[in-house]
Amino acid sequence: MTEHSEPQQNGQPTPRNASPSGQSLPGAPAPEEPQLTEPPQPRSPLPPAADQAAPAMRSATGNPTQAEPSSRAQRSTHLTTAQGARLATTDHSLRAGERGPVLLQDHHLREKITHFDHERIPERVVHARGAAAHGVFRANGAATSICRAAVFQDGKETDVFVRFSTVLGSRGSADAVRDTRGFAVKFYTDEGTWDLVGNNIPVFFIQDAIKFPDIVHAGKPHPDREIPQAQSAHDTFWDFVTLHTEATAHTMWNMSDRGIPRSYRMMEGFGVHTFRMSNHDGETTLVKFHWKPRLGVHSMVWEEAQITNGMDPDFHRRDLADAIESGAYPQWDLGVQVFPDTEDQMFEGIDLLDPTKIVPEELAPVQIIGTMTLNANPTNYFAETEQVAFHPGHLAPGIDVTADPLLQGRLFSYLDTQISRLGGPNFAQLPINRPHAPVNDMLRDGMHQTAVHTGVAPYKPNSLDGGCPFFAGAQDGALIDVPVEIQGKATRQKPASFEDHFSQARLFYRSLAPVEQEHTANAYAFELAKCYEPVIRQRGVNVLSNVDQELAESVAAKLGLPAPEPQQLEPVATSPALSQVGREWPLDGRQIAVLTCGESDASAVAELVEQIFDAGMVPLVVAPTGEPLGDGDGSVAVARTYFTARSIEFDAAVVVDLPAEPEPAVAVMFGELHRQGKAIAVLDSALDSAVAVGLDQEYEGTAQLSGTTEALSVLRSALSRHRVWAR
Ligand code: HDD
Repeated sequence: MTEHSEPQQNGQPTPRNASPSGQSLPGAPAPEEPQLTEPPQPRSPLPPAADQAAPAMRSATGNPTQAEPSSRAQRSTHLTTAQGARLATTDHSLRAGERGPVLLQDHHLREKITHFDHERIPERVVHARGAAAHGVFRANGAATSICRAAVFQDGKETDVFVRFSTVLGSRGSADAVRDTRGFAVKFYTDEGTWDLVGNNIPVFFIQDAIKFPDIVHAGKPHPDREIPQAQSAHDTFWDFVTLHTEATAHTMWNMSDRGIPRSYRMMEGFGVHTFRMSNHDGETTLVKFHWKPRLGVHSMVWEEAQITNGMDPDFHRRDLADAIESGAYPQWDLGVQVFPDTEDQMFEGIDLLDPTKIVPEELAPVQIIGTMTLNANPTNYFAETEQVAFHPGHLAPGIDVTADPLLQGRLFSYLDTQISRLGGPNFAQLPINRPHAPVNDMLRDGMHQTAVHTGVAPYKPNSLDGGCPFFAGAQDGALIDVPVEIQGKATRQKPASFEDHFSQARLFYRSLAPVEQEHTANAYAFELAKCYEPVIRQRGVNVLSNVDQELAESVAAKLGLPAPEPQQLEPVATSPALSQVGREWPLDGRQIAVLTCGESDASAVAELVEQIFDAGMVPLVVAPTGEPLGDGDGSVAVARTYFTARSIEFDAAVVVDLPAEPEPAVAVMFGELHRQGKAIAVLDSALDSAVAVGLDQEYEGTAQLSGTTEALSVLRSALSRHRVWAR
């Protein structure tokens, strides 16, 4: 029994005024007749057997989550105070008469309001808006030769919790903004928690953590008006990144399609820094971590992102939760680029300690060491997604840091921030942050201490607790620093290799397909045009001449500014792996609009719906009203009406037939699908009506077809390339 369990005898509530044995106390009125039947019980938030057997937690729709049974706070089926006293009402304060003032003695009122007044905690200073999921990482054993961490042993499965986020916006901001995305993974390994706290962009704005407050102050809303929200399109951001030119490569990635991912499920992740691994023989290797999404890397187009932020600001959060809820578990392969741990820590002329640089995959291939599957949604947003605390210094034996000055500063910042965000030093005891490895840490007391420590000697050496806790052997311990030789004079200088601010921006831009380059130029023009200061706009264009003269001229022309003087630029190689165009990707989970007139042949629509499902995609039938198509058993459910649907939900469309007098939303839909490069397959029967609302048959990816099978094969081919890029 726990402190929250109901006092019962033989399964029946104990009658009031009855002693535990059922004998009446002297002087007490005679007990009422025992009640033989209980009043109907309210539904418990937990499955019926949960109080006894503590089985896996389930979400509202019945899917298991991985919340620990011991973390359950709410166990009574009845409304109670925080002290567990049952309440008969919560609708009325205690008053001196029906029309009198409220009494101070009303503990329930004061407790309820006081708790409410303190419900919010400070949001994260960056990455405030996020969405998360539980899952499992399964190693394939490939890393065991370079790393002794148990998490990488062949077949080893480790629980994970992953939080994706935007960086600049507040907790309530929109998802589809142009920004970097956080990609933070907590591995609950048997040897202690390992956090891989990365982003969806492999380079960073700054090379030294001491500049982090500067870049964040510049990117956040203006201090006077507190606008714009969740945007880099404003003066202070562009002022900083054009003066502090080591930010050029990261800014270029942000302005490319990578700044507006289609889904968290379709993003790459990067550890950014170089880490050091060591194996059982004490040999060390330098590595960069990569997450490769099994669904491929996809982005929105800018118009789509802008519409999404109005139509469905929670688009990415909903997409992740819906996919997991429906059993379409997203997966990523974890890979490493491996480099020899040389004295200079350079590889092919690239400084591995400079976080503004990548090593192209063509020079050092990404080798897959395991796969992560996200298979359960959080049970409670606040308890898990909001309270999870990551830290790049949470490392398992065999994984170590390097002297990257950005990483070194992060090692301080993350612990420090949790102390104010989560209210004290005991945040590791929150259920989501509890290691799955046993803990015996000698850390004591402090705000929100929930552990009841036993023993009298939280110090070492001790004899009073028999010397416990004991040390690990030299081979098993975490945070055993690799004995790299460190010497040098204290200096605030940076190495000469850190002075190269443009070659990697150029490498990235030159590696993009022409359509991606065009999107990037448009994004620069959009963002710089939002700056009030002409000098900042011009500086933005001038910086680009260090990257690519054509890009600089194109942005200048869009802004109506003079083109900058061409610079002498060193030639750079390209890295095809950086482009999202030109590859083929799986179709799983892509959403297909099936556009109908409401009186369409239900059996033909049903067949099409079936074929789309069979291809692993999600059909969404659209009709003028929500009434099912057809009657009886053969009827087909309508998922969206033209009034509620919008292009952003669909990756492609099949037009079965259209209403004779279509509402304006139908033409809007066609226009948007075209501009967003989405394939449209039109059955012969619907061609005239589709042309009447703006379908242009000349556009690539728009096909006129005689049957549903043909329609689907056209869509499959276009969708495997994600979009009709030529349009
Ligand atoms: Fe950071 C949060 C990723 C540099 C200071 N960071 C945070 C999160 C991610 C990253 C994904 C959200 C974690 C979550 O979901 O709770 N940060 C990065 C990457 C960086 C980086 C990939 C560079 C390669 N960060 C960085 C620097 C500093 C910080 C240089 C400070 C010196 N970051 C923080 C922070 C945050 C944070 C202020 C805010 C909330 C938190 O830590 O827990 O401490």
